[in-house]
Amino acid sequence: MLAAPSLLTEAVAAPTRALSSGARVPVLVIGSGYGGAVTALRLTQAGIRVAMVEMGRSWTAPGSDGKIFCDMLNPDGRSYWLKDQTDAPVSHFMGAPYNKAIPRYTGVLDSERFAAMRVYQGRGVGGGSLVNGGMAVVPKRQYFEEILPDVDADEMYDVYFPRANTGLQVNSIDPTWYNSASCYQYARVGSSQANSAGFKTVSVPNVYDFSYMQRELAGTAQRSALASEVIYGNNHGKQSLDKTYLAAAAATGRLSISPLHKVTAVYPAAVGGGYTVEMQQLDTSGKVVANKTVTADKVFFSAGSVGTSKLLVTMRSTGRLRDLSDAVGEGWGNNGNVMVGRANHMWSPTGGLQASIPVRGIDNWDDRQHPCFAEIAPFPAGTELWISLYLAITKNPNRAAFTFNPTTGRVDLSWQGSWSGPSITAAANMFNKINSREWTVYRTDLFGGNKTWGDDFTYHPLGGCVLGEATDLYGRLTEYPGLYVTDGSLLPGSTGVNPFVTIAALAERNIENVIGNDFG
Ligand code: FAE
Repeated sequence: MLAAPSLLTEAVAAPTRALSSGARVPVLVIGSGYGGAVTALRLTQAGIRVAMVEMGRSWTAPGSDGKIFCDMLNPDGRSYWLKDQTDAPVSHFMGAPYNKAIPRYTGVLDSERFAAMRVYQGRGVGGGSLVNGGMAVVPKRQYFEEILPDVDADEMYDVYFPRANTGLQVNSIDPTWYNSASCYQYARVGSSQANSAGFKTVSVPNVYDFSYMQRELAGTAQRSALASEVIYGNNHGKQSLDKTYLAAAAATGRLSISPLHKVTAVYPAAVGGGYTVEMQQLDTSGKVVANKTVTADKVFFSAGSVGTSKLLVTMRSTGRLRDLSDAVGEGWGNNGNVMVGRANHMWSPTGGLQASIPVRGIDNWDDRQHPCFAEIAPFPAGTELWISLYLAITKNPNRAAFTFNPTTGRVDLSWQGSWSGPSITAAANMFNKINSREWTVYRTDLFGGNKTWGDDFTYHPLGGCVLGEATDLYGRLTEYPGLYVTDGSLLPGSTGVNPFVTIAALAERNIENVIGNDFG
């Protein structure tokens, strides 16, 4: 698999195998992120043909600049999903708006807006793996047992977390190199300041190939993590799902992918059993160029917490899957996400060259009152800014629901602005102590309106179709045999760490059970 990644990536993306209207397939997977990729690999390895449908592009062809993805300093249409201007998480600098006009295009990062929450998601073959920071974190066992008490934790920690880490090609940074690499000065500064304030810090594994990054710094490989590339895609170095799980699934010869196809409806087929799946084929301006209807014996919802929840609540409310449980749409959380920046003194520079791949976390999860796991995030502006940026993950008890709005025909999310309060309290407990120890202050110029906390967006949408509540204990939508949920919507709003390893491991566990019991 590793020997010929480019060939296999091409095979993954081959649009010539897009579904035709009227086709009948044994298995249709909606979405190509973690849940979908794991499911597709294990099904194809078991000899089952899989048709995967993905609303985003296949990111294999370079643009006119010779690059597949644009970087964060020079965003163009490739950056955002159908927007006229960028919508960066750090939206301001020195108080001035930082976003800029871009051509409308089916770009790789979506910031989907609900009333009081923006949800960042990847769009394309590989889902969130195309845009995320690659941090591959196994959750604390005690917390995992708390959030999913009916899942056998022994099995998860002995079998499925290791299996997911292998499949994802997780690796760790060489500590000696980390200690001296100029591109991680920001992480060392953030780490030592946290330690001085009495907090523990940990090294965090990643799917970015650290041997590649070492060559970037040495000047022997094209820069990607060191060229401000990450949330709009990495041109090199990152082992995203199109290069791991999906490449392996494609190598079986049993996977077809239809990129730029958006599923709009799923309901029982009128004749012959199975499910009718309606979808729109899009062009890169987002225009619908074809409507297709396909029949599938089994359908796996892997469209992410938001995508899956939106589809399912719409199908229930419009009567097409009317018997779905009332729990569908419930239990959504933002993994307690809140972002914050601190201003360092001139004598604590964070480095003009910052690797865009985070490798350290401040781990205060064991604090009973204010559990917080904070990623020491890069601010890769290409120049010294003396800023320490963090994405904090906290234990926020608030949960929102997705509901279909018959007036607008859209799905609403009931999250309220004030619900981020517990996250801010937990994060402030950590960063107030660091500030008082360092005699430093928060940056209030990064999120607009003099805000200290970036609390109206999340990178970690979780829930909406919670395991054991909206589904059985393996993701089956039991009211409709042959329908399954495989993605982040199964997790009840929180994992206590960055979530993709948990999503992938749970998908490994669930698909093993489904293949053993539901096929044959
Ligand atoms: P996801 O990966 O979102 O895949 C769903 C796919 O379904 C997407 O490709 C959609 O385009 C597609 N889709 C949606 N609706 C439809 C439809 N109707 N028809 C067809 N296709 C559809 O879902 N997590 C970590 O663990 N570590 C990190 O370092 C990290 N950093 C992040 C940084 C950023 C900027 C972002 C946005 C996220 C980050 N995450 C990170 C979160 C992580 O990427 C996310 O939890 C997973 O990608 C979720 O996996 P799912 O399989 O649930």
